[in-house]
Amino acid sequence: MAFTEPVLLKRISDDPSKRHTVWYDEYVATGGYAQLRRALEMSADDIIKIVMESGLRGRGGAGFSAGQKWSFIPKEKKGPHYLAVNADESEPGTFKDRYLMDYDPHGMLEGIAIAAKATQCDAAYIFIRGEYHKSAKILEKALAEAYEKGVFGQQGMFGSGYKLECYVHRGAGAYICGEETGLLEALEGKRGWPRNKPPFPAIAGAFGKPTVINNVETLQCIPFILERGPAWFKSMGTPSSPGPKLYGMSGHVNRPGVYENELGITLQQSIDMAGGMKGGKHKGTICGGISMGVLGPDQLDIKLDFDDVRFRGGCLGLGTAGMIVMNEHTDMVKALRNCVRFYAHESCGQCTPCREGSGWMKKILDRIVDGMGRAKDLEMLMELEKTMGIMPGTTICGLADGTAWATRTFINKYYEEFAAKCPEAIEATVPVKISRGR
Ligand code: L3W
Ligand code: SF4
Repeated sequence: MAFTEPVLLKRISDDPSKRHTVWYDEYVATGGYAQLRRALEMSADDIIKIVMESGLRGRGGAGFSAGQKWSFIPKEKKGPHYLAVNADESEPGTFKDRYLMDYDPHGMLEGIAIAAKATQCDAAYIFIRGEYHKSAKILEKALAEAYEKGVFGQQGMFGSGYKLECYVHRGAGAYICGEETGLLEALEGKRGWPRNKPPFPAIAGAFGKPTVINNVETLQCIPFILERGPAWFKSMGTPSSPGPKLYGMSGHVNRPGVYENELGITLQQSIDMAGGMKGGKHKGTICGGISMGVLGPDQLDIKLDFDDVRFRGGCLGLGTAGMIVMNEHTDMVKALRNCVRFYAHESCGQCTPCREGSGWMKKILDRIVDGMGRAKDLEMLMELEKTMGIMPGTTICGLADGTAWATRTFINKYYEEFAAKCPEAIEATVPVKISRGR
């Protein structure tokens, strides 16, 4: 069986005129919170086993096994455990979590309650992107309903012995707080500077205690996995990337928006799902947020799963599956300059290769875009991206890798376009053989 109908979006109408927030009563009337009631009767180990068997991989970017992550939380409690929901959706081109929170907030709340039960958490913090004012208000209202109906609070979840507090914590507009340890620092009231790992949050997370960090969409999958079972989940997608997935389609497509399908559809199928190309032929697609890099014009057959995008597509990974589609009229030098400008602005500044490298890259790309590209500029860009993206351990978090991969894939796949803007570059670079990627 392959993907037949939306699951994650089953409560959200395709028709914008009928789309509305599903509040508690409607959620329950459509089967909501039934799986939480079941989970309360189950042991923590049994819940983790089911999620592990399903093969669910994190939907926030890295694709790490959700069940495995939960299993890292110590079984013996020596103090509080926490759950942090990464709702700091800030990756350019990524807007799927906002859609879920705006229209089906209880789906995530039920996922939170089940995940927290499985990992013996005492409190859950929903860390939501600062700019998501409307979503934060919706979540606060849904959370108040859930408290009133006995999901959260000290009376015990639906009258059981398990107690969980849940809070909405609003970010202040920094991309880096979406990096899990930056998020933890910000949650603790400090500047959102990523921490070195290990220790991983599962061992020493929020306030130094074991902490599970999951993305919104990951949590939204949980009630469905409990309801329908791991075999159902694995009937969709590919063997290593099972399940349904939200695709955020934007850019030069006829019907931008959030779509659900299984993992492993091709890039072409994702574009077709969004009404096809707008304004011209396909030139490239930034895949999974700009940190992952760009898929080129001849890569429409790449499967959107956690492996093919990486191994055949030459990108860092699938990321969030936020796809920015670009047509043949797009200036790829300007597109890369936009990406690098973003990184240079969002770098937290702790690591020299990231802080200085992204700033230099931006200056070079500004110069090229302004028509003053020089022979050595492409070589310098490639040198910088190697320093930032290849040498292991030179930076604390992955932002530098993201900058490097965006730069590398854009220059590799549109080399002639870049070279044409650095007039002497073609002649000057042929003898020195610029490395086009690893
Ligand atoms: C315990 C171990 N836990 C790994 C955990 C780790 C984390 C998860 C994945 O990057 C991606 C990245 C960015 N013991 C563990 C362990 N874990 N080994 O597993 O870890 P990791 O380091 O592979 O990834 P990450 O640092 O979480 C996330 C990409 O996201 N990205 C995306 C940004 C934007 C959004 C958004 O808007 N929604 O996510 C940006 O850079 O490239 O590939 O939980 O603790 N031995
Ligand atoms: Fe900050 Fe960049 Fe270092 Fe990440 S890589 S910690 S964003 S300076």
